[in-house]
Amino acid sequence: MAKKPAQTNADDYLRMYRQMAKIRAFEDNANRLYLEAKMPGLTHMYSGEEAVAVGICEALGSTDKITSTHRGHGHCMAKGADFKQMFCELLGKAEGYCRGKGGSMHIADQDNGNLGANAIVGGSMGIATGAALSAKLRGSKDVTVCFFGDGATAQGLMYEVMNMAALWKLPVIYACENNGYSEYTRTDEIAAGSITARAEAFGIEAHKVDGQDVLAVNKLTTDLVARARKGEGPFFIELETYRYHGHHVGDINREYYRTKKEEADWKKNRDPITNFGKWLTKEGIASADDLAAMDAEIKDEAKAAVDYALAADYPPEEEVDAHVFSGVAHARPYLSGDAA
Ligand SMILES: Cc1ncc(C[n+]2csc(CCOP(=O)(O)OP(=O)(O)O)c2C)c(N)n1
Ligand SMILES: [Mg+2]
Repeated sequence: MAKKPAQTNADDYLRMYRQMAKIRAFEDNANRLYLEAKMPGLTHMYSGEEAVAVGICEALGSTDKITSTHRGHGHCMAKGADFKQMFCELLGKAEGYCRGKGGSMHIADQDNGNLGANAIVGGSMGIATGAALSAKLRGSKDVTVCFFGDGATAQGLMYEVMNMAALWKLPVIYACENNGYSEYTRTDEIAAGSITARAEAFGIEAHKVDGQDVLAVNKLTTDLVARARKGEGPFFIELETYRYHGHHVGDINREYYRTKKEEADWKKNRDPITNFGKWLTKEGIASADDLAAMDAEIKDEAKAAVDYALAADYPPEEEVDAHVFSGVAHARPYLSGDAA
Protein backbone atom coordinates (compact mmCIF):
# COMPACT_ATOMS: atom_id res chain seq x y z
CA MET A 1 0.00 0.00 0.00
CA ALA A 2 1.55 3.29 -1.07
CA LYS A 3 1.33 6.13 1.42
CA LYS A 4 -1.07 8.94 0.83
CA PRO A 5 0.22 12.36 1.86
CA ALA A 6 -1.91 14.07 4.50
CA GLN A 7 -3.89 17.06 3.27
CA THR A 8 -2.01 19.50 5.44
CA ASN A 9 0.15 21.71 3.35
CA ALA A 10 0.05 24.09 0.42
CA ASP A 11 1.58 21.56 -1.97
CA ASP A 12 -1.35 19.19 -1.47
CA TYR A 13 -3.87 21.96 -2.15
CA LEU A 14 -1.99 23.16 -5.22
CA ARG A 15 -1.73 19.61 -6.54
CA MET A 16 -5.51 19.27 -6.27
CA TYR A 17 -6.00 22.53 -8.14
CA ARG A 18 -3.54 21.43 -10.82
CA GLN A 19 -5.24 18.05 -11.24
CA MET A 20 -8.67 19.64 -11.67
CA ALA A 21 -7.29 22.17 -14.16
CA LYS A 22 -5.61 19.35 -16.08
CA ILE A 23 -8.88 17.45 -16.39
CA ARG A 24 -10.66 20.60 -17.64
CA ALA A 25 -7.89 21.21 -20.19
CA PHE A 26 -7.99 17.60 -21.31
CA GLU A 27 -11.74 17.74 -21.88
CA ASP A 28 -11.62 21.09 -23.70
CA ASN A 29 -9.13 19.56 -26.14
CA ALA A 30 -11.04 16.29 -26.50
CA ASN A 31 -14.19 18.26 -27.32
CA ARG A 32 -12.29 20.30 -29.92
CA LEU A 33 -10.84 17.14 -31.48
CA TYR A 34 -14.36 15.78 -31.85
CA LEU A 35 -15.79 18.99 -33.32
CA GLU A 36 -12.90 19.17 -35.78
CA ALA A 37 -13.62 15.55 -36.78
CA LYS A 38 -10.12 14.47 -35.78
CA MET A 39 -11.25 11.95 -33.17
CA PRO A 40 -13.01 8.71 -34.12
CA GLY A 41 -16.22 7.86 -32.26
CA LEU A 42 -17.57 10.09 -29.54
CA THR A 43 -16.87 10.82 -25.91
CA HIS A 44 -18.57 11.94 -22.69
CA MET A 45 -17.16 15.08 -21.10
CA TYR A 46 -16.34 15.21 -17.39
CA SER A 47 -16.08 19.04 -17.23
CA GLY A 48 -17.87 20.37 -14.14
CA GLU A 49 -17.34 17.17 -12.13
CA GLU A 50 -13.59 17.50 -11.51
CA ALA A 51 -13.79 17.88 -7.73
CA VAL A 52 -15.35 14.42 -7.44
CA ALA A 53 -12.53 12.53 -9.16
CA VAL A 54 -9.75 14.64 -7.66
CA GLY A 55 -11.13 14.83 -4.12
CA ILE A 56 -11.49 11.06 -4.07
CA CYS A 57 -8.33 9.99 -5.89
CA GLU A 58 -6.18 12.32 -3.79
CA ALA A 59 -7.31 10.27 -0.79
CA LEU A 60 -5.95 7.08 -2.38
CA GLY A 61 -2.48 5.61 -2.65
CA SER A 62 -1.06 4.41 -5.95
CA THR A 63 -1.86 0.74 -5.28
CA ASP A 64 -5.45 1.45 -4.27
CA LYS A 65 -7.82 0.68 -7.12
CA ILE A 66 -10.55 2.51 -8.96
CA THR A 67 -13.10 1.44 -11.54
CA SER A 68 -14.57 4.01 -13.86
CA THR A 69 -17.43 4.74 -16.25
CA HIS A 70 -18.22 5.87 -19.79
CA ARG A 71 -17.51 9.42 -18.46
CA GLY A 72 -14.11 8.34 -17.24
CA HIS A 73 -11.34 10.71 -18.38
CA GLY A 74 -11.42 12.61 -15.09
CA HIS A 75 -11.03 9.44 -13.05
CA CYS A 76 -8.07 8.30 -15.17
CA MET A 77 -6.29 11.65 -14.91
CA ALA A 78 -6.95 11.99 -11.17
CA LYS A 79 -5.49 8.51 -10.62
CA GLY A 80 -2.28 9.53 -12.36
CA ALA A 81 -2.77 9.10 -16.12
CA ASP A 82 -0.56 11.03 -18.48
CA PHE A 83 -1.85 13.56 -21.07
CA LYS A 84 0.03 12.06 -24.00
CA GLN A 85 -1.05 8.46 -23.47
CA MET A 86 -4.63 9.60 -22.88
CA PHE A 87 -4.82 11.60 -26.12
CA CYS A 88 -3.11 8.75 -28.00
CA GLU A 89 -5.81 6.37 -26.76
CA LEU A 90 -8.63 8.70 -27.83
CA LEU A 91 -7.08 8.99 -31.28
CA GLY A 92 -6.53 5.24 -31.68
CA LYS A 93 -2.74 5.47 -31.58
CA ALA A 94 -0.37 2.68 -30.57
CA GLU A 95 1.04 4.61 -27.60
CA GLY A 96 -2.38 4.90 -25.97
CA TYR A 97 -3.16 3.15 -22.69
CA CYS A 98 -4.80 0.26 -24.54
CA ARG A 99 -2.73 0.60 -27.72
CA GLY A 100 -5.49 2.69 -29.21
CA LYS A 101 -7.93 -0.21 -29.14
CA GLY A 102 -9.98 0.84 -26.12
CA GLY A 103 -10.79 4.44 -26.98
CA SER A 104 -12.46 6.93 -24.67
CA MET A 105 -14.72 4.49 -22.86
CA HIS A 106 -12.27 1.66 -22.13
CA ILE A 107 -9.15 3.28 -20.76
CA ALA A 108 -7.38 1.11 -18.19
CA ASP A 109 -4.12 2.06 -16.48
CA GLN A 110 -3.16 -0.81 -14.21
CA ASP A 111 0.18 0.77 -13.19
CA ASN A 112 -1.78 3.52 -11.44
CA GLY A 113 -4.45 1.21 -10.03
CA ASN A 114 -7.08 2.12 -12.61
CA LEU A 115 -8.86 -1.13 -13.45
CA GLY A 116 -10.68 0.51 -16.31
CA ALA A 117 -13.48 2.62 -17.62
CA ASN A 118 -16.59 0.74 -18.68
CA ALA A 119 -19.19 1.50 -21.34
CA ILE A 120 -21.72 -0.76 -19.63
CA VAL A 121 -23.61 1.43 -17.18
CA GLY A 122 -23.04 -0.08 -13.73
CA GLY A 123 -20.74 -2.70 -15.26
CA SER A 124 -17.75 -1.83 -13.13
CA MET A 125 -19.57 -2.49 -9.86
CA GLY A 126 -18.84 -6.21 -10.00
CA ILE A 127 -15.21 -5.57 -10.95
CA ALA A 128 -14.70 -3.14 -8.07
CA THR A 129 -16.31 -5.46 -5.56
CA GLY A 130 -14.22 -8.36 -6.86
CA ALA A 131 -11.05 -6.27 -6.53
CA ALA A 132 -11.99 -5.49 -2.93
CA LEU A 133 -12.62 -9.17 -2.21
CA SER A 134 -9.23 -9.97 -3.74
CA ALA A 135 -7.51 -7.35 -1.53
CA LYS A 136 -9.19 -8.77 1.55
CA LEU A 137 -8.25 -12.36 0.73
CA ARG A 138 -4.65 -11.35 -0.03
CA GLY A 139 -4.43 -9.13 3.05
CA SER A 140 -3.11 -6.25 0.92
CA LYS A 141 -4.99 -3.39 2.71
CA ASP A 142 -5.73 -1.73 -0.62
CA VAL A 143 -9.07 0.01 -0.99
CA THR A 144 -11.15 0.11 -4.18
CA VAL A 145 -13.34 3.03 -5.20
CA CYS A 146 -16.14 2.28 -7.63
CA PHE A 147 -17.26 5.38 -9.59
CA PHE A 148 -20.69 5.29 -11.20
CA GLY A 149 -23.50 7.67 -12.13
CA ASP A 150 -26.97 8.20 -10.70
CA GLY A 151 -28.38 6.33 -13.71
CA ALA A 152 -26.41 3.24 -12.73
CA THR A 153 -28.39 2.98 -9.51
CA ALA A 154 -31.15 1.45 -11.67
CA GLN A 155 -28.95 -1.57 -12.36
CA GLY A 156 -29.65 -4.75 -10.40
CA LEU A 157 -25.96 -5.56 -10.17
CA MET A 158 -25.54 -2.71 -7.70
CA TYR A 159 -27.82 -4.43 -5.20
CA GLU A 160 -26.21 -7.83 -5.66
CA VAL A 161 -22.70 -6.51 -5.00
CA MET A 162 -23.68 -4.21 -2.13
CA ASN A 163 -25.21 -7.22 -0.43
CA MET A 164 -21.97 -9.23 -0.77
CA ALA A 165 -19.74 -6.29 0.16
CA ALA A 166 -21.76 -5.65 3.34
CA LEU A 167 -21.85 -9.32 4.35
CA TRP A 168 -18.12 -9.79 3.78
CA LYS A 169 -17.08 -6.31 5.04
CA LEU A 170 -15.15 -5.54 1.88
CA PRO A 171 -12.81 -2.52 1.52
CA VAL A 172 -14.83 -0.87 -1.23
CA ILE A 173 -16.31 2.62 -1.49
CA TYR A 174 -19.22 3.08 -3.89
CA ALA A 175 -19.05 6.65 -5.24
CA CYS A 176 -22.26 7.73 -6.95
CA GLU A 177 -21.75 10.84 -9.11
CA ASN A 178 -25.22 12.33 -9.06
CA ASN A 179 -25.10 14.89 -11.88
CA GLY A 180 -28.88 15.11 -12.05
CA TYR A 181 -29.25 13.38 -15.42
CA SER A 182 -29.13 9.99 -17.02
CA GLU A 183 -28.65 10.69 -20.72
CA TYR A 184 -31.54 13.11 -21.50
CA THR A 185 -33.72 12.37 -18.47
CA ARG A 186 -33.78 14.08 -15.11
CA THR A 187 -32.83 11.76 -12.28
CA ASP A 188 -35.80 12.81 -10.16
CA GLU A 189 -38.13 11.54 -12.90
CA ILE A 190 -36.71 8.01 -12.79
CA ALA A 191 -35.21 7.39 -9.34
CA ALA A 192 -37.65 6.79 -6.49
CA GLY A 193 -36.78 7.67 -2.92
CA SER A 194 -33.30 8.41 -1.67
CA ILE A 195 -30.15 7.00 -3.25
CA THR A 196 -28.24 6.78 0.03
CA ALA A 197 -31.16 4.95 1.66
CA ARG A 198 -30.69 2.16 -0.86
CA ALA A 199 -27.17 1.52 0.46
CA GLU A 200 -28.35 1.89 4.05
CA ALA A 201 -30.88 -0.89 3.43
CA PHE A 202 -27.87 -3.23 3.28
CA GLY A 203 -26.41 -1.79 6.48
CA ILE A 204 -23.83 0.22 4.50
CA GLU A 205 -22.83 3.57 6.00
CA ALA A 206 -23.79 6.17 3.41
CA HIS A 207 -22.87 9.86 3.07
CA LYS A 208 -23.99 12.72 0.88
CA VAL A 209 -21.49 15.44 0.01
CA ASP A 210 -21.20 18.52 -2.21
CA GLY A 211 -19.33 17.15 -5.21
CA GLN A 212 -18.27 20.66 -6.28
CA ASP A 213 -16.22 21.15 -3.10
CA VAL A 214 -12.92 19.34 -3.53
CA LEU A 215 -11.88 19.79 0.11
CA ALA A 216 -15.15 18.40 1.46
CA VAL A 217 -14.92 15.41 -0.88
CA ASN A 218 -11.28 14.79 0.01
CA LYS A 219 -11.84 15.11 3.76
CA LEU A 220 -14.73 12.66 3.79
CA THR A 221 -12.97 10.18 1.51
CA THR A 222 -9.70 10.31 3.45
CA ASP A 223 -11.59 9.31 6.57
CA LEU A 224 -13.54 6.53 4.84
CA VAL A 225 -10.44 5.12 3.14
CA ALA A 226 -8.63 4.91 6.49
CA ARG A 227 -11.61 3.14 8.01
CA ALA A 228 -11.98 0.78 5.04
CA ARG A 229 -8.32 -0.23 5.47
CA LYS A 230 -9.13 -1.20 9.06
CA GLY A 231 -11.96 -3.46 7.89
CA GLU A 232 -14.83 -1.07 8.61
CA GLY A 233 -16.06 -0.94 5.00
CA PRO A 234 -17.92 -0.93 2.73
CA PHE A 235 -19.07 2.69 2.40
CA PHE A 236 -21.27 4.61 0.00
CA ILE A 237 -20.97 8.27 -1.02
CA GLU A 238 -23.46 10.24 -3.09
CA LEU A 239 -21.78 13.30 -4.62
CA GLU A 240 -23.97 16.11 -5.92
CA THR A 241 -22.43 17.42 -9.13
CA TYR A 242 -23.19 18.64 -12.67
CA ARG A 243 -21.93 18.01 -16.18
CA TYR A 244 -21.40 21.16 -18.22
CA HIS A 245 -21.61 19.52 -21.62
CA GLY A 246 -24.31 17.31 -23.07
CA HIS A 247 -24.57 13.61 -22.36
CA HIS A 248 -21.90 13.16 -25.02
CA VAL A 249 -20.05 15.56 -27.32
CA GLY A 250 -22.74 15.32 -30.00
CA ASP A 251 -25.51 16.36 -27.59
CA ILE A 252 -25.37 20.07 -28.38
CA ASN A 253 -29.05 21.10 -28.36
CA ARG A 254 -30.02 20.43 -24.76
CA GLU A 255 -32.87 22.85 -24.23
CA TYR A 256 -35.55 20.22 -24.57
CA TYR A 257 -34.38 18.62 -21.35
CA ARG A 258 -32.60 21.39 -19.41
CA THR A 259 -32.38 25.16 -19.56
CA LYS A 260 -29.43 27.31 -20.54
CA LYS A 261 -30.01 29.20 -17.30
CA GLU A 262 -29.51 26.06 -15.24
CA GLU A 263 -26.18 25.41 -16.97
CA ALA A 264 -25.10 29.05 -16.60
CA ASP A 265 -25.99 29.11 -12.90
CA TRP A 266 -23.89 26.03 -12.12
CA LYS A 267 -20.94 27.43 -14.07
CA LYS A 268 -21.22 30.84 -12.41
CA ASN A 269 -21.84 29.78 -8.84
CA ARG A 270 -20.64 26.25 -8.36
CA ASP A 271 -17.63 25.74 -10.59
CA PRO A 272 -15.24 23.51 -8.61
CA ILE A 273 -12.06 25.02 -10.04
CA THR A 274 -13.05 28.69 -9.81
CA ASN A 275 -14.33 28.27 -6.26
CA PHE A 276 -11.27 26.36 -5.09
CA GLY A 277 -9.05 28.99 -6.77
CA LYS A 278 -10.87 31.69 -4.81
CA TRP A 279 -10.31 29.76 -1.60
CA LEU A 280 -6.61 29.34 -2.36
CA THR A 281 -6.18 33.08 -2.89
CA LYS A 282 -8.24 33.96 0.19
CA GLU A 283 -6.08 31.66 2.32
CA GLY A 284 -2.89 33.18 0.84
CA ILE A 285 -1.81 29.81 -0.61
CA ALA A 286 -1.54 31.17 -4.16
CA SER A 287 -2.09 34.52 -5.83
CA ALA A 288 -4.45 34.97 -8.76
CA ASP A 289 -1.33 35.43 -10.93
CA ASP A 290 0.12 32.11 -9.67
CA LEU A 291 -3.07 30.31 -10.65
CA ALA A 292 -3.27 32.04 -14.03
CA ALA A 293 0.34 30.98 -14.71
CA MET A 294 -0.47 27.39 -13.74
CA ASP A 295 -3.54 27.39 -16.01
CA ALA A 296 -1.47 28.70 -18.93
CA GLU A 297 1.24 26.08 -18.36
CA ILE A 298 -1.36 23.29 -18.28
CA LYS A 299 -3.01 24.54 -21.47
CA ASP A 300 0.37 24.50 -23.23
CA GLU A 301 1.09 21.01 -21.91
CA ALA A 302 -2.29 19.76 -23.16
CA LYS A 303 -1.84 21.34 -26.58
CA ALA A 304 1.65 19.81 -26.93
CA ALA A 305 0.22 16.39 -25.98
CA VAL A 306 -2.55 16.73 -28.60
CA ASP A 307 0.00 17.62 -31.29
CA TYR A 308 2.12 14.65 -30.21
CA ALA A 309 -0.86 12.28 -30.36
CA LEU A 310 -2.04 13.58 -33.75
CA ALA A 311 1.41 12.85 -35.20
CA ALA A 312 1.81 9.45 -33.45
CA ASP A 313 1.51 6.12 -35.25
CA TYR A 314 -1.49 3.82 -35.37
CA PRO A 315 -0.86 0.25 -34.24
CA PRO A 316 0.43 -1.92 -37.09
CA GLU A 317 -2.14 -3.88 -39.08
CA GLU A 318 -0.56 -7.20 -38.05
CA GLU A 319 -1.65 -6.70 -34.45
CA VAL A 320 -5.33 -6.13 -35.18
CA ASP A 321 -6.20 -9.34 -33.32
CA ALA A 322 -3.75 -8.83 -30.44
CA HIS A 323 -4.96 -7.57 -27.04
CA VAL A 324 -8.62 -8.05 -27.95
CA PHE A 325 -11.03 -10.77 -26.90
CA SER A 326 -13.50 -10.93 -29.78
CA GLY A 327 -14.11 -9.86 -33.34
CA VAL A 328 -10.92 -11.44 -34.70
CA ALA A 329 -12.59 -13.96 -36.95
CA HIS A 330 -14.64 -11.16 -38.48
CA ALA A 331 -11.81 -8.66 -38.89
CA ARG A 332 -9.28 -10.88 -40.64
CA PRO A 333 -11.11 -11.50 -43.95
CA TYR A 334 -11.84 -7.78 -44.35
CA LEU A 335 -8.21 -6.85 -43.81
CA SER A 336 -6.92 -9.51 -46.15
CA GLY A 337 -9.46 -8.58 -48.81
CA ASP A 338 -11.01 -12.07 -48.69
CA ALA A 339 -14.40 -10.89 -47.43
CA ALA A 340 -17.27 -11.54 -49.79
C1 LIG B 1 -26.31 -1.41 -19.45
C2 LIG B 1 -26.43 -0.14 -20.24
N1 LIG B 1 -27.64 0.40 -20.48
C3 LIG B 1 -27.74 1.55 -21.17
C4 LIG B 1 -26.62 2.16 -21.69
C5 LIG B 1 -26.75 3.47 -22.47
N2 LIG B 1 -26.28 4.57 -21.60
C6 LIG B 1 -25.05 5.07 -21.74
S1 LIG B 1 -24.74 6.28 -20.60
C7 LIG B 1 -26.29 6.17 -19.97
C8 LIG B 1 -26.74 7.07 -18.85
C9 LIG B 1 -25.90 6.93 -17.63
O1 LIG B 1 -26.30 7.87 -16.69
P1 LIG B 1 -25.49 8.00 -15.36
O2 LIG B 1 -25.22 6.65 -14.79
O3 LIG B 1 -26.21 8.95 -14.49
O4 LIG B 1 -24.08 8.60 -15.81
P2 LIG B 1 -23.77 10.02 -16.46
O5 LIG B 1 -23.83 9.85 -17.95
O6 LIG B 1 -24.77 10.99 -15.98
O7 LIG B 1 -22.39 10.33 -16.00
C10 LIG B 1 -27.03 5.17 -20.62
C11 LIG B 1 -28.42 4.82 -20.29
C12 LIG B 1 -25.37 1.55 -21.44
N3 LIG B 1 -24.24 2.09 -21.89
N4 LIG B 1 -25.28 0.42 -20.69
MG1 LIG C 1 -25.94 10.98 -14.27
